[in-house]
Amino acid sequence: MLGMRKIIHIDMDCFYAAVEMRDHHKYRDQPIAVGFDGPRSVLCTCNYLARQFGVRSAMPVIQAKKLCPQLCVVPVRMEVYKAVSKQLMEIFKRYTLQIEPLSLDEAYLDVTDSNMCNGSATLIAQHIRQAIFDELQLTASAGVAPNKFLAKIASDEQKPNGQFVLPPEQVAQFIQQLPLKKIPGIGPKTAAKLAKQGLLSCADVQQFSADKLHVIMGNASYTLIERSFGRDTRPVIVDRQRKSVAAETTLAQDIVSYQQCASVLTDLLATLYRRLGKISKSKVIKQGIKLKFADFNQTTVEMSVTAINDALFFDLLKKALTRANHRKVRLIGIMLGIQPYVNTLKEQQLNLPLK
Ligand code: TTP
Ligand code: MG
Repeated sequence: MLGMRKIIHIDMDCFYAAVEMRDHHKYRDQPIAVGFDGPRSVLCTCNYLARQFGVRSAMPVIQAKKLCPQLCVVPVRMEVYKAVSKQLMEIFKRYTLQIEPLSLDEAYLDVTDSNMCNGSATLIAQHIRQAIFDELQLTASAGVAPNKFLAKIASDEQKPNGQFVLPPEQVAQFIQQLPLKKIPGIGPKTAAKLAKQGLLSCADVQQFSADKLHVIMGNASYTLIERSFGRDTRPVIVDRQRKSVAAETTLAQDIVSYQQCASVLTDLLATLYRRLGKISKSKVIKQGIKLKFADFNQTTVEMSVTAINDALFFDLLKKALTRANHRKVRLIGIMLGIQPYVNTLKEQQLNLPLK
């Protein structure tokens, strides 16, 4: 079909936990999670055995141990995961150079123009997963679809160690039943708001009034309608620039006063500047503060800027603290938005119907 793309989304299975199970045989047949085993910390991830007990990523360790008392919490070895991630990218590069990494364990590959495996995206995905297994002793899941959104949804369908191919002619049928909460960007709060209007699946959105949806969601409604019909024109961006830089810390003890928070903020600023690295300060277009309160609810305050401004962080902190309603603060985070890098030529090239 003219202009039809072939996108593969690859996502490693319980990545950090799988690396730990690979490197330590004793963890293979027991429920494990990866994280810092402090009373206040949250898990990075857990293996599939632990998931049977209801343990999940980002769950507080205490809660996870209540659900699964025999859970073994293994310390994070970030350097090892980064090294494995590099090996992964090297495997991808044998099949295409059109790679957009999303995180250490996840990437989109545009194989529209690849001649590997007779041009079969399904076979390319199989070969990549096999290479990952043979060379890294790890398993990955893959989704194959005509765009990034559908490929990402598809890679989740047969997890772990599976793959799901969604050919263009099956998209319309597949998308109907898709729950809205599975769409990236639709978090629990938005999903609840939509559910109140009776909107649970993509089919519901397809039949709903676009004007009414705009009242509920603002400009995000345009993207939601696109996704509900299975459409996504975003190209695979090969040299993605960082869009944000952030730093956050969970406090050893919950705190209340502005002064205490401001002192933590000062430390975070140093980390943030280090992470900003060589990015020009004039490329900063947004600053934000995030607070998580003792009841685990969080709030963010953001403001558009033309260059980074330290004092503004402290103003944003004051504003965020007005939302505390007597709750103590358990986590403080700061964030910078970076001007996106737009290579229009590349986008045009990728969108052109090449065959
Ligand atoms: P994910 O791909 O979201 O999760 P996963 O690979 O552990 O499990 P799945 O099989 O469902 O894909 O994230 C990749 C890694 O990123 C994960 O192994 C650990 C890390 N991570 C965190 O540190 N915190 C988080 O909240 C999440 C979701 C992931
Ligand atoms: Mg993963």
